[in-house]
Amino acid sequence: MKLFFSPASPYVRKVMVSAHEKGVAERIELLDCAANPVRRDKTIVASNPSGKVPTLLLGDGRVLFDSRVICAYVDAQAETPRLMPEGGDARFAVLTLEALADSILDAAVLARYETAVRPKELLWDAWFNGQMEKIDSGLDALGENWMALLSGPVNTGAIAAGCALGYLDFRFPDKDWRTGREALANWFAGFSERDSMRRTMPHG
Ligand SMILES: N[C@@H](CCC(=O)N[C@@H](CS)C(=O)NCC(=O)O)C(=O)O
Repeated sequence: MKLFFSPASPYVRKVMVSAHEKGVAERIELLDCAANPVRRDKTIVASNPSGKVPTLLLGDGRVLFDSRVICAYVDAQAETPRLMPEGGDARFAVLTLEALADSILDAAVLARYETAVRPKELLWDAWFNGQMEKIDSGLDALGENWMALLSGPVNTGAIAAGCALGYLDFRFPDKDWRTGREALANWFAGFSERDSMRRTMPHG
């Protein structure tokens, strides 16, 4: 398996945390690339029209994207631990938790592009603030409704939430998301100690 990769991408981190949890990380070769919404990396676009990372190339020529699909594929590469329940209510709970965490990530990455990529004279504060509000309502929901699933056996939803919180600390270090969300903050402190999280700390 070859993975178009960025060490700063929280979506790539979801994949690599899953791969470490499943014990298959060594089977993934990391491909350097430069995903960017403006200066698009044609090497990625040739395999994935969105030009985004993560994009996974399989040995038989198939291409998988996006992070949800790749995480599901990684989960299928080894029996245990099962990161996505096979069926029933448990499956839809984990899928929804993953979607919630991804919605926080989507807003955070868009807000990051707003300040890191968009020319200053084109900044639109109301739009940026709207993304930051999405992050806050998502974090509130995590703390209020999802602590039981986060605290249970490791699963894809919890991994996505861990990557979302890690991304906030990485790109928005001044954002105090912990105050008023102590249970979530405590959970994240413990989850961050996992070997899979330690090995995938964002940088770059
Ligand atoms: N929904 C996608 C989002 C992936 C994504 O937005 N990745 C960012 C890097 S963090 C990217 O490749 N951006 C380049 C672009 O927007 O063209 C997923 O879950 O994989």
